[in-house]
Amino acid sequence: MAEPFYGTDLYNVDGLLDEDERLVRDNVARWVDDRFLPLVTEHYRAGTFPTELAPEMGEMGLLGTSLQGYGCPSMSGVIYGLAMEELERGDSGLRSFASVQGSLAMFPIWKFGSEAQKEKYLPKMAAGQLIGCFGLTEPDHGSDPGGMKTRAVKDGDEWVISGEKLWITNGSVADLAIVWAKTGEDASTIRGFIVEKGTPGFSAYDVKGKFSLRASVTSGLVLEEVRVKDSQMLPEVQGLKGPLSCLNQARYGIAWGAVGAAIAVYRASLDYAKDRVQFGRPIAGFQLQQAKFADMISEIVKAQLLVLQLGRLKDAGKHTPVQVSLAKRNNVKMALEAARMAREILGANGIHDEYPVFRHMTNLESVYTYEGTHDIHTLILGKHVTGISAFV
Ligand code: TGC
Ligand code: FAD
Repeated sequence: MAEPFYGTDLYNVDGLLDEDERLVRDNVARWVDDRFLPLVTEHYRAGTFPTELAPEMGEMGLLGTSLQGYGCPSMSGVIYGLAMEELERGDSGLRSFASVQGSLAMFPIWKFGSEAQKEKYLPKMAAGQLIGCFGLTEPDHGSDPGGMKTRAVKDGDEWVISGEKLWITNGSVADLAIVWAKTGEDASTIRGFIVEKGTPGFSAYDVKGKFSLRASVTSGLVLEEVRVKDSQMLPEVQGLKGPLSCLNQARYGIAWGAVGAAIAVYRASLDYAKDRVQFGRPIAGFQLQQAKFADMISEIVKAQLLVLQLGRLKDAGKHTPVQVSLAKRNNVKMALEAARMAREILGANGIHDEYPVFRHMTNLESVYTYEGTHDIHTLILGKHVTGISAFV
């Protein structure tokens, strides 16, 4: 097994972790190396995700890591982050699977659900026996989810939901979807619904032709007059703050995960550069290549410190959505730039799946776009700094 911080912990961040944090991180690192990495190339080529690993992920506390009660792992925010970092060192699709399950499907039930919903779904979701997905984005509404067209209309003790969701991670493999829809006579508010697979009128299809996040299922959801009982509505929230609160959790995990992807490409390119001889010497000895490693390691160290402080704030109940936006924006850009540098260092081998670099690089293009694009997080920060919203 590779040491989790092998060659990348220049500032002894490891020394800032406690024993439990290191233990969980090392276990997850081992699991990724032993159980996931041997499978990833085959799944990336096929465009599939190894869903059979879900129960193992549940056993390790990787699903809903920092949620309490109802069979959830009840671990800290820092442990959740460290786990996401190790998962994304494997592949962004693996971290996506855990993010969506824990932060986007379990979290809304845990935070906004009824007691009956929590008891029915959370224990099985934490164990990886039920898979969830999160339907916010639509074909015509991505960055502006407030414009969504999906409608839920009350009919007696039922809701009738119609609309379409697109780019939904795990959509076609999920047992249940959290679907956000507009309600009210004038569609003035937004509510969340738990829609189970097999409900008449509800179907999912796979998005084909992806160059990125290939070891992750991405789907469209179709809702044609889908009837669900009132008891399937999440009772404790209405408005856009419902889905946006879930995104805070997932974006937090992505900020950590991106560090893992950067570490993976840094290590792969460093090993390569030490071995690869051109002009009679290892390319690692050339100044142009050393400059790339100096840039990569500097940014990785800064990103590690950023997320650890964010995690400490989260565990103290003091972190804010703006801090999460800053970390997601910074760390994903950092990882994407590291991946592009690493791919350059590998020359022709940089485009081949014998090495993990191109896979991470193309994955990170999705990570840069989902959970709020880089631009959207720029504008969230801009609004915070200036006090003026660029969103009209
Ligand atoms: P705005 O008027 O600013 O806010 C509407 C209401 O929401 C509240 N709010 C938040 N609440 C909690 N957390 C946050 N981060 C929040 N941001 C805003 C706000 O206080 C307000 O509440 P209230 O009570 O006053 O009504 O909303 P806006 O329409 O101007 O939009 C703001 C904007 C653009 C920042 C927001 O819409 C946004 O973040 N857009 C990006 C959309 C996005 O991130 N989509 C992600 C979809 S899921 C996904 O990508 C999963 S990938 C999964 C994987 O595989 O890992
Ligand atoms: P758009 O919103 O159309 O943006 C296009 C471009 O315009 C971007 O560069 C954007 O930054 C820019 N732009 C938009 N508005 C502004 C503005 N005001 N100012 C300046 N520039 C702007 N969604 C879910 O709900 N659930 C999921 O599980 C999920 N999983 C995903 C998995 C993958 C692999 C991908 C690629 C996406 C996933 N998404 C999911 C959707 C994702 O959240 C959206 O793609 C994202 O929010 C951006 O929306 P969009 O693609 O419609 O781009």
